[in-house]
Parts: sequence; structure tokens; C-alpha cells
Amino acid sequence: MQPVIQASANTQYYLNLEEKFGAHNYHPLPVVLSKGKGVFVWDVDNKRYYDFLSGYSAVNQGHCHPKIIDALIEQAQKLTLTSRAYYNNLLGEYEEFITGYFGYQKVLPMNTGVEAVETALKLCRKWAYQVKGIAENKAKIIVCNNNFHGRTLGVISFSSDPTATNNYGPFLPGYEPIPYNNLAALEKALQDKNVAAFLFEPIQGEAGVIIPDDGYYKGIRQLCDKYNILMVADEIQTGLSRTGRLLACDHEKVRPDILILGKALSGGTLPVSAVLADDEIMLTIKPGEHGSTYGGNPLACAVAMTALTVLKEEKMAANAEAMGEIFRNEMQKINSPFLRTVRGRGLMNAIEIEHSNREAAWELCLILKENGLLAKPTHGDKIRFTPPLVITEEQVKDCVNIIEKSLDALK
Ligand code: IF1
Repeated sequence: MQPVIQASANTQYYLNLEEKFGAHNYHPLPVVLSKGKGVFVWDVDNKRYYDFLSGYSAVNQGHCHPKIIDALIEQAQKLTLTSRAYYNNLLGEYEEFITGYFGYQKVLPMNTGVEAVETALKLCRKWAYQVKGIAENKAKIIVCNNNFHGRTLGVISFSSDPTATNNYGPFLPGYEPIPYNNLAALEKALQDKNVAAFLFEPIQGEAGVIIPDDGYYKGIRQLCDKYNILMVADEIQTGLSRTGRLLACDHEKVRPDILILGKALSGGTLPVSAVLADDEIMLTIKPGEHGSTYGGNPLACAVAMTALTVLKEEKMAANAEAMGEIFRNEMQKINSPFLRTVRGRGLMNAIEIEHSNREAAWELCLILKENGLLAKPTHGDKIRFTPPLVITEEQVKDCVNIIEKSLDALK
């Protein structure tokens, strides 16, 4: 077993507060952060770390990006929330901006990622009954095994992860899981005339950065066209330059019918999500049939326009592509008995740890923390490495050295 590294008194003070007064719905790494800038975060003892989680890909633009923070501060001093009971001078401009940015006719603005997923699912059902002509309450949506799309009761209704579903029943009907990255299974499922849509992650993040075969996106697009099914891409984690293209679907030049965005849409400042689609789908929801108090608030609009602008201005997709290549090439050179695989696309990468001790990945993350790099395991033996997309070649190499040194220290 690794020596238990005692937290400083300062750190312990904050750990105790959360233990006593907060719900225990997470098991965080024992580090207490108080500052973030670019690829770095600092703890309450002013120790600096590379952030290799980036808020689960919400901080693609780097912590506290100056232009995004300036937009936040400027708008916060003018008008933050009108609700959708009134118009405001930001929402229309944002809607024009983001629909032009991604090439869709309309956007429905929401807040968290799962709210955008729920919104997309409601659009699929509306479209099923009002456009495709499926019988009322018979619409089915095909989903993938080992998916992660959020944590509402509706969305966990089609989760295959017992940790996400245990003792939360009963669940919402109308979903059918199929194997991920399997076009034959998809075509078989689409024989059912009641199928309205196929919801998928271009790369399965939570499952451990599972990358489908080349041609998967094109195959989905062709099957959805053939059977008149909506192709729904959840790009909440894979989108916004993370995988080396603006969207992961761009790797195969495929355009989903419904595009779901979240996380880095605000550069990690506040919850901003969005659903993009064309009129035939989007206009199936009429006034009063869906909404949210904060959806499309002026503060979110100002921040999101800046967050999207800096992605292109600073060529973050190209940097993610280049730095990801360097990261994986350097990682392949590490000769450690515990490093089973390194995989990823752009700066969405993960390693698998091979070790007799089930806690090895967690212990490695504790050693990484001591060595100045923060990352967290997913599903036991996998560790995701997703730094902000502003990382430099020198920083990537510095981080690979930290990972190598930490693997060497793993017993
Ligand atoms: C947690 C996971 C990642 C997502 C995709 C929708 C959502 C997420 C592809 C919902 C959110 C977050 C949730 C967060 C940890 C993190 C996560 F480990 F849970 F699965 F990134 F992989 N679609 N993912 O990845 O967006 O409602 O959270 O804004 O719940 O612990 P949200």
C-alpha cells in the first residue's frame, strides 16, 4: 500500500466542512483548489497543479480565460436574467451567432448538459408524432450500451451503469440499448417502425474514452437517412475542439440532425448548454411547451459568444490535434508494467492501468497529485487525461514526465 499522504491542516479544514455539511454524492481527490489560470490550478496552500480533467471538458479554453471573464464581468454589470417572459438584447444576437457558427437553422438554449439532452429527447418525441407520424406514446429512441448522458431520472432510465440506476426506479420507457460502435446492431434496431431517433456520444467519455471505428459516424448518418431516423449527437464532452475538430462528428464530415452542446460552451464559468436543429424538428415545440428559468439568459449569451469566439481565434482545435499527437507519442515511450493502453483523439485521452491492486488507478492519481498533476480515475482502472486545449508542447512533455515519474513510484 502507498503511504497515506497527510493533508495539510488548511486542506483538512475544507475537507472536514464538506464531509460534515455536504451531501456525499462524490468522492473527490483530496485537494482543495482556490485559483485557476490556463492549464494550472492552485490549492489553498498555493501549490500549483496541471489540471488534466478540465472540469470534465468544461474548461477547454483554460481556467478563467481573460476574454471570457471580461465578457462575464461586463454583462454581469448590465443585465443577468430577464426570464423568457420578455425579450432581451442578447438572446437574438446569440441565437444568430451560434446557429451561424454550427450551421443550423435554430437553437434552443438551456443550462446544464443533461437539460439539453432531455430537451433533445423531447424534440425527438415531438418530431416522431407530429412529423414522422408514429402512433402516440409509441416512439422509441435507440441508445448505446455504456452511455453517459447525465443524471436526471429520464436520462438514467436508459443507463446501463448500476451505479447510476440502483434504487432510482421506476424508469421512463421508450428506450432501446444497442452495442456502441456496431452499425449492424443499429440497422437491426431501425427495422422497428416506431423508432424516432438514435442518441450517441461520438466518443464515450465516461466509459473510458471509447473511440468508435472510422466510418461509424458516416454509417449512422446513412442508416438514419435510409430509415428516416433523427441522428442525435451528444457533443457535450467531445465537442468544442476537444478532439481536434470543432465537433467530433467533423472528423467524418457528418452533420447530426440534432446537436447537443454544453460544458465548454461557457468556458467553465457558468452552466450553458444548447440544442441545435433545423426548423422541421425545432418548430415541433410550440410556445409554452418547454423552457427553463435561466435558459438563454443574457449573461450566458454574452459568455457563450466569447467562449466560442476564442476557440476559433486561438485555433484550439488545431492545438488539441497537435498536442494530443505529441501526448500519445510521448506516453507510448513510457516503459511501465502498469501502463496497459493509451488511447484518445485530440486532447481527449485515457490510459488503462494493469495492476493486481484494484485501487491502483486511484493511488496513481494520489501520486500524480503529489507530483503536481490532477487527474481522476473513471470506472476503476482508467484515468482520463483531458487538459485545457491551450496547453503547450513544453507543458505536455512536462506532464508526461510527471506521469512517468508517478508510474515509477507506483508499487
Ligand atoms: C458528473 C461523467 C463525464 C456528459 C455527456 C451529458 C452530460 C455529461 C457526454 C451531462 C456530463 C459530467 C457529469 C459529471 C462528471 C462528468 C462525466 F463522468 F459523469 F460521465 F464528463 F464523463 N453528456 N458529464 O459527459 O451534462 O448535466 O453534467 O452538465 O455527473 O459527475 P451535465
